[in-house]
Amino acid sequence: MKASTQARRLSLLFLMGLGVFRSAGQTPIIAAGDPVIAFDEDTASNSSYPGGESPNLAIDGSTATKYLNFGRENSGIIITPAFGPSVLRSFAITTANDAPERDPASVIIYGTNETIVSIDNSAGAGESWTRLAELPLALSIDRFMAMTPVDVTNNESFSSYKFVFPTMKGPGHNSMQIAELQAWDESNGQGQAIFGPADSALAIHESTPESSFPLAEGPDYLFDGLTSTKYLNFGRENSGFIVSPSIGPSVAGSFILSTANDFEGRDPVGWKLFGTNAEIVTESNGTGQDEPWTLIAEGRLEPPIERFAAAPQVFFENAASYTSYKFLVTEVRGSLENSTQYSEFQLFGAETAGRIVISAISLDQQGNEATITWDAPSGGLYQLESSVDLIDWGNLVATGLQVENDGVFSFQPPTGGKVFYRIVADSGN
Ligand SMILES: [Ca+2]
Ligand SMILES: [Ca+2]
Ligand SMILES: [Ca+2]
Repeated sequence: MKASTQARRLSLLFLMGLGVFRSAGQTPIIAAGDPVIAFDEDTASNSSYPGGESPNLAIDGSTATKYLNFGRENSGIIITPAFGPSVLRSFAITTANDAPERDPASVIIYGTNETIVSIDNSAGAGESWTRLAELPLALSIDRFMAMTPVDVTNNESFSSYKFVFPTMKGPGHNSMQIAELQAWDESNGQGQAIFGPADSALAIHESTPESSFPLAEGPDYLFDGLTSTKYLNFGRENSGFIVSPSIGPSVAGSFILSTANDFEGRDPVGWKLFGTNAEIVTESNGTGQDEPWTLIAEGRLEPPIERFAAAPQVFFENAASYTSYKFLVTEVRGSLENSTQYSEFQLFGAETAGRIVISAISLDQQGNEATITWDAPSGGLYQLESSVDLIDWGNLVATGLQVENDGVFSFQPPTGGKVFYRIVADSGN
């Protein structure tokens, strides 16, 4: 008796069921054109300039020389005038020789009387600074052209000034550049000129979110239905996107991500999905943390090495409704890549009615009849397939199975080794 019980348990182990999901009939949540924002949670300071384009060349009095910083947005300059403290009341910038898209489009001006301890190519945050002005700039498309001096409302004296350029004209700029920067102690470019070739000048780049994407590789390309277009973020890990589906509140239960055209090392392999019902206030290429977010699910992804291809659909448990979602890439496949990229992304509604789940497999006392119980949408037709290796599913055990609520089917199990079973929607359905 004991031996026969043992044998039955062994046979049961050989019967393994797999739940299989319908790939069709699920409701997509995201539509082309839905508002989407690129972000990266990481911040970094990335000041650097070519050897012949250093910050002192912005105050050398020559429009033929320029200061260029590859830090782009939020790059700038700290100037300590050689003659001592001054009251800055107006300033002007002269455009450099080429690439108008690199011209600053806005400026924030600060002053301090502290000794400058920030070093060259730092974040320029080693001192406490007084904010004097934040202004848009409208530099000429013409090159080597000085702008009309702009007034700054200020009556305080400072020994050093910091100019930060939050935005460039763009698009597609790889740097920020100016030929000259001058300031005066009276309004309208009058009075004593404050900056000169003998001043100390430092290149800076304020700590900025790492998020950045090429012109034609923004996050909106994830929803255009084309695997030939992609979203690429140079922020790599911890970059992602925030989407606010136009269909309104939804309950997400799965997603499909597709690989892009090249470099499988850039494929996301770790992910987190968050939801919120708050208004989205994160700016483009911000840190994506300006709203209250609830973690819905996280996990590993197995994108195919094949290009332009969909990764297996990822299902997760979620019953909560959200108006916006945040998808975060926690890990990238390769360690040497400069970015992460994917070509398409879709969220699907959590429709449990669309799932087929094997809930039980049992064997009778004699071991000659097996019974499978499964849960699936009623009214459909299903077929039972078996495989010995999980690869070849060519063996049809039964077709045309009907389900009302819980589907139950009994059959003669094969003898011998391990066999896997799965139930799929009948293709003739
Ligand atoms: Ca110059
Ligand atoms: Ca696309
Ligand atoms: Ca990052």
